[in-house]
Amino acid sequence: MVKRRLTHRQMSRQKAQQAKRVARAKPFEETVKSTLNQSLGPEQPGVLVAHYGTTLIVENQVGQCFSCSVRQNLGTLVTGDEVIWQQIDDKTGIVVACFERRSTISRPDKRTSKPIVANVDVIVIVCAPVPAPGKTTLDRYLILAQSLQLPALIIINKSDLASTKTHKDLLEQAAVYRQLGYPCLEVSSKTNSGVLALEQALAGKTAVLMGQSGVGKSSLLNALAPHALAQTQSLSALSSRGRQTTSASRLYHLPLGANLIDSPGIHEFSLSHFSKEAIKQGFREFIPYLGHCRFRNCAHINEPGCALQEAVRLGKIAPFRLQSYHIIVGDLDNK
Ligand SMILES: Nc1nc2c(ncn2[C@@H]2O[C@H](COP(=O)(O)OP(=O)(O)O)[C@@H](O)[C@H]2O)c(=O)[nH]1
Ligand SMILES: [Mg+2]
Ligand SMILES: [Zn+2]
Repeated sequence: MVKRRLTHRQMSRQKAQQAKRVARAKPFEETVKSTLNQSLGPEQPGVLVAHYGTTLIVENQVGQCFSCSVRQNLGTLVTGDEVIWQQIDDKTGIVVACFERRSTISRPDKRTSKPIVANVDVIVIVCAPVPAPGKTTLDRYLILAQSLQLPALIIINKSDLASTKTHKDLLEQAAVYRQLGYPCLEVSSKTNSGVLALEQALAGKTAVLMGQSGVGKSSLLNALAPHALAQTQSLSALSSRGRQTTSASRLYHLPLGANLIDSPGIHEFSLSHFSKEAIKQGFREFIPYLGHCRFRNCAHINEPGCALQEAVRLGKIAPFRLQSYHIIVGDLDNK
């Protein structure tokens, strides 16, 4: 097992954030109690399943959806948030409190680091032989998952295109990723092959879909939750302004108690604000070798006594992973 590590800075930032959140939440609870409007229904738990501008869609415990506004001072609420809300009428309500998040995914881009999805347990990375992934595509998603301390599940979609060379390459890489502890599943949203296994792998979890455009994320969602589209249409009817539904993050229910979040904002992103150190941590098999090179400033290219190059020679690190690391770090240097 590879241990997950937080850098010292990440840990202190997390602590500071938590302290702020608790400080904010406490006075808020008191305000809510003292200003409780008697015309509202009782406080009840719910889940934020979509977000259209200022309108939130909250689902109650029996699957009914309400278009909700939010009490002041709650901060940004996002799809996946578990909330306390009160009903106003048969279509609307008001969110009065938000439970602490298990995880938060922000748009992984420094300038717009607003949270966009909450309470995700696993990141589902979808790739396919068509469009063929770039040399570093999968590793970039894995670096992101590692930085969020979230497990990743790799899906190789379009397995019906199994005769292609790219599909064979993907399967070879999958063998490496499996050894690294990342589960990989082959599926086809066209023939439904492997979809049941995916359903089982997600049982009871909340997952977020990630992957390049065209790999079949929407098709996969439809294979897993055939009612998803109808759900989206009924939600967009609830949203008073009739906003475009396609731009919103949505949480869909799957069989076996799983939730799947599709969030258009997070598929394509840049690692430009990541440090080299954070990127190295994202290559989990590098970790035992870090700090063991002869030169402290070793770039792991062709220096004598390089522990990473040696690990590649010994078959402990796949050559394509070290290559991928160099490409990603090279992109940083060129910024
Ligand atoms: N052959 C094949 N094509 C697929 C499969 N899944 C999706 N596609 C096709 O790939 C294209 C992109 O799919 P889409 O779900 O829109 O991808 P997204 O951009 O990731 O949401 C569409 O033309 C789909 O019909 C699959 O399993 N096999
Ligand atoms: Mg799509
Ligand atoms: Zn080295």
